[in-house]
Amino acid sequence: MTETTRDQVGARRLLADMLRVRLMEEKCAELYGATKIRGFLHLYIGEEACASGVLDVLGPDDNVVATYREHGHALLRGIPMRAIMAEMFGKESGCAHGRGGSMHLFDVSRRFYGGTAIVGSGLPLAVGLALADVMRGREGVTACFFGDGASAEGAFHESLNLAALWRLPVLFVCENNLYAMGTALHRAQSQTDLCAKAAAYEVRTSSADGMDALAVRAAALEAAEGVRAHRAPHFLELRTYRFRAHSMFDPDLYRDKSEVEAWKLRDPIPALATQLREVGMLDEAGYAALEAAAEAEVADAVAFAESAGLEPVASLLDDLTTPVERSATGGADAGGAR
Ligand SMILES: Cc1ncc(C[n+]2csc(CCOP(=O)(O)OP(=O)(O)O)c2C)c(N)n1
Repeated sequence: MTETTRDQVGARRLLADMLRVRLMEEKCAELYGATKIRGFLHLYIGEEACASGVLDVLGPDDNVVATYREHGHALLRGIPMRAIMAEMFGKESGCAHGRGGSMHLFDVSRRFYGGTAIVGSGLPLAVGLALADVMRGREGVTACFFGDGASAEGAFHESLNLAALWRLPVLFVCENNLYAMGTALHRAQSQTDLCAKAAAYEVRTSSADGMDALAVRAAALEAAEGVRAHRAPHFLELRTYRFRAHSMFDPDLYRDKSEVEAWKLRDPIPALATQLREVGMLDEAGYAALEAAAEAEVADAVAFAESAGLEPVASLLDDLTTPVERSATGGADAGGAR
């Protein structure tokens, strides 16, 4: 296969990936309105180029940690859409057995370690996963996705410091969408150059246009190769924007409609489709086929989730506590006197 053909296949795959995420989430919004999906729901619509570009350069031995805005990351990491949709519905066949919901998609078999609701909590987890890999002599890279708001948390600073000090293979991916809920970056942080924050810990940094899947892919490839080669962390900032409100509860009153509309003109999906059309790599029929495949996958996932069962009451308390080992004398075996 020539380089050009490989590039063409890769670019079409990114487009297909973004369409799958977009259509799945548009359906989730609809199902939320119909109260089929409950609780919190944070949509990634507008930011799809970030997950598709970064996850495209990772392999099965790498680890992935994400936030509550992780539906797309989970899907592109290989969790079947059926298992994601069933999780959204709280059904037993969901990827977290219906106990996690939208914010806690999880699949150890695919090295997808969440889905975490607490801002910044994924970073120490990623550092721990990378440390475990180093201690076990494993080669993997741990990619950790988080937002600009997380960079104001203590966990961000502790994690970057330790990752640099202990030379841990973490790819920190900051999806800078300019807002943490309703708070603009410049209203909450004295240093708005997020790469400068990371560089303060002697971590290598780079930035890319998070609305351009090919640019994200190229930047992620270089960053991940650097992590593998140097066995040291890298901070990759992706400048992006969410088109929808922070969550389904957010009236979205903190930004001008004109700002949102201006960013929508840079929608990563039509942008990549146009790029591919311009070089003759995609025609109308090709685009329609990608869209139809994604629509069919979504319809199948929804039908699966609708018909799936809830966890039976009898097992509801399973896995809530760790069984206490009893010693021969009958007392809790906690390893002696304290
Ligand atoms: C420790 C903590 N503080 C506050 C919250 C409430 N909260 C949920 S999302 C969010 C904004 C985070 O913004 P950012 O990290 O930029 O990610 P984005 O939502 O933009 O993807 C906040 C403050 C939380 N979940 N955890």
